[in-house]
Formats: sequence, structure tokens, C-alpha cells
Amino acid sequence: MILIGRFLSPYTRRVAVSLNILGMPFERRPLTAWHNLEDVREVNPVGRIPALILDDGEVLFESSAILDHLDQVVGPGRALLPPREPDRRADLRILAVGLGVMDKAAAARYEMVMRPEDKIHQPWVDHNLGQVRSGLDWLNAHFSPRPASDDLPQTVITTVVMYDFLNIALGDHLEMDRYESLGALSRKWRETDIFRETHPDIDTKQE
Ligand SMILES: N[C@@H](CCC(=O)N[C@@H](CS)C(=O)NCC(=O)O)C(=O)O
Repeated sequence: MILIGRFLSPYTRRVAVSLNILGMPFERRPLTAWHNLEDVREVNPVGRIPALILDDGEVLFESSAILDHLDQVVGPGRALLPPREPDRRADLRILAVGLGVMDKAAAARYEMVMRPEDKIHQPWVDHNLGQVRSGLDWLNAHFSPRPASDDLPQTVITTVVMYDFLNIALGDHLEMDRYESLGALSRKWRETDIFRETHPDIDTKQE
């Protein structure tokens, strides 16, 4: 399998961490929509990362659809998202907020870095940052991994990756210290091999 995307993309990174946890070998092409749009469009008609090229050549895109496929391949006993209610429903709620936070963080960041300085619309940046903050408040209050579990379910993978992304992309604009329980979860996992192997710095160092 070939994973298309850079690790700075939290969507790409959560797929990479999941592949590693599930013991599924893959190659990676660290492309981005900004530098390699034509190549990315060849694998994803919308021109976004991640995409996963399967061994038979079929291409999957959208991180949640890719992860759903991986869970189907390994089966319900090893799936990273619980296969049945009520745990499945509970985890989907956490993932919906985590992914929403990533989407709004990306929107704020794009406004700040993609526009000429005199064309940045600060109310739009603030609107998105406000949504990031309220999403983080909710996650901080509502997400606690199931007790006595050292497993890495998709909720933990996505939350740890999200937290790293926010620190890197918007650390100067957010007060990350106030999300104590998310910070503790991040500290528990971020230095473990499984997350270090996919740290966004890896791509920067290779440039
Ligand atoms: N919902 C998508 C989001 C993917 C996404 O937004 N990827 C970003 C990189 S972090 C991208 O390729 N952006 C380029 C663009 O939107 O033009 C997923 O979960 O895969």
C-alpha cells in the first residue's frame, strides 16, 4: 500500500499511525496539495491528502473512509473503532468533534498563511479559532479513554494527532495549557515510538 500525504496533515498522520498499529506495511509519498497538486489530483479528484493506494491499485481517500476500510480488513476484534453500539456511537461523537476542530484549525491557518497580509480577514480567523476553542473545551470535558486500557483506539490516535497539529500550526494563537486532560493524554503518548515515527518534523528534516 502507498499512503499519499505529509505528516503535518493530521488526517494523513492518523491513517499512518493506524496502519502502524495494525501492523500493515506501507510506503509513503509525502506530497501536499500546495506543492504537488497535479500528483495529488491523480489519486484524489478533490486534490486533498490523504489518499491510500491499495495493493490492487484501487485508491481510497478521506481519512475516515480509509480508516473504515482498515477496520474492515482486520475485523471487529482488532478494529480501532468499536464495531457495535453503544461504544461505537460514543467514539464517533468524540471523532466528530476532533475532526471538526482540525477542519476549523485548518481554515484559520489557511486564512493566515494563504492570503496576502493586507487581505487577511481577521473576523473570519477569529470565528474559526472560536470554534476550535469551543470544540477543545468540549473534548477536554467529555473525552476520557476507557479505563484500564493501554490500547490505542481511534479516538486516542486522532486526539493525540490533533493536539500535536494545533501546537505546531496554531500554538501562538491558542492557549493549549488550559486543556489539561487533553494535554495529559498527549503527554502519555506523543513520545512513544508509534507517534514519534510519524512526527511532522520527519518531513521537514527530509526537505
Ligand atoms: N476530510 C478530509 C480532510 C483532508 C484535508 O483537508 N487535507 C488537507 C491537508 S491537512 C488538504 O489536502 N488540503 C488542501 C486543500 O484543501 O486544498 C479527510 O479527513 O481526509
